[in-house]
Amino acid sequence: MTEKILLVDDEPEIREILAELLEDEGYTVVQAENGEAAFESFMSQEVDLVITDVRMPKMTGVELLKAIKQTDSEVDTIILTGQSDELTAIDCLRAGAYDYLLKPVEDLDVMLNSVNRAIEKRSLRKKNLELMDQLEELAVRDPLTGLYNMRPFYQFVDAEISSAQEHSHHLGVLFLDIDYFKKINDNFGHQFGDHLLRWFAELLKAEQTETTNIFRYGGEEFVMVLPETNTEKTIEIGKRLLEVVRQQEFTHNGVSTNITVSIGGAVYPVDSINQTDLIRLADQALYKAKESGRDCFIM
Ligand code: GH3
Ligand code: MG
Ligand code: MG
Ligand code: MG
Repeated sequence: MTEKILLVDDEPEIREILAELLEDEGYTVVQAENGEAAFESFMSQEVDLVITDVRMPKMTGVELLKAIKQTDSEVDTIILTGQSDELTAIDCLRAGAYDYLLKPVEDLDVMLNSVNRAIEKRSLRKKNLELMDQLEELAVRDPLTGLYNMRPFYQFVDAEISSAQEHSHHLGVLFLDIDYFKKINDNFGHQFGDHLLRWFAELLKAEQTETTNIFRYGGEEFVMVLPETNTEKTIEIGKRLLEVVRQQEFTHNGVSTNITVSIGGAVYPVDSINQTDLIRLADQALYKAKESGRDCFIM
């Protein structure tokens, strides 16, 4: 993808000369004949740099620059200005312009240099933002199962409780813990255990609705958050999960095993209206399910 430059000048000849030069350099050029047309063009597509004349009918380059800055856009603007307008150029720099170039543009290298620097700065910034997004994503994802980890869990439940409160909805929370998972590792190896965890996560994903969110809370412990789900429905889902896990057989490298799971549940606002209590209650219910012999659901 080539970078796109929005080139704004009311004189067609100037636009033609500069556009050809920029296109030779490998850029895509979009032209506009005044600030107003340019701003419309700017808002309707992604551009990487704006090069604008100052004196134009309808909307000046300075007004265009200010309008662009008001959009919170990170796109840079280079100002083209006449010799007599150097004071305006300084104003433009104060208003956030990246650079200014004197017209007529005689030293083409100076101009291309400025353009290339601005574009480079933008692509670096884009790359950094992408990296930051990736890092954020890595921090909240469990690499083994691809599920969210426990980091975003509390924030997520908080947001869901607020939403449930606002719309007078219920919210179900299910804690699930695989039974005797340590034995699986001991009997079949840690790698087998890893594959089983992945498979288990897929089982849960297959049971989720559009609004469900699943988290890997810890080693072999998972949480399902069920928006707009009342007690009756939460019980139904919990019992169904028990059954699904019981019935499926897991096979890896020709070795098969069955597992069971223990589940504890709690529902907002029936059991608690408070995030910490709701989570504690679901966790306690899970503990009771373990004490009651496992492979069961308690709420
Ligand atoms: P219980 O029925 O009481 O839940 O017994 P359990 O054996 O499932 O529970 P326990 O907490 O005693 O053991 C959990 C085991 O899970 C211990 C740990 O080594 C294993 N484990 C935790 N994370 C992973 C993982 O990512 N991969 C594998 N293979 N094992 C893991
Ligand atoms: Mg002009
Ligand atoms: Mg366990
Ligand atoms: Mg456990």
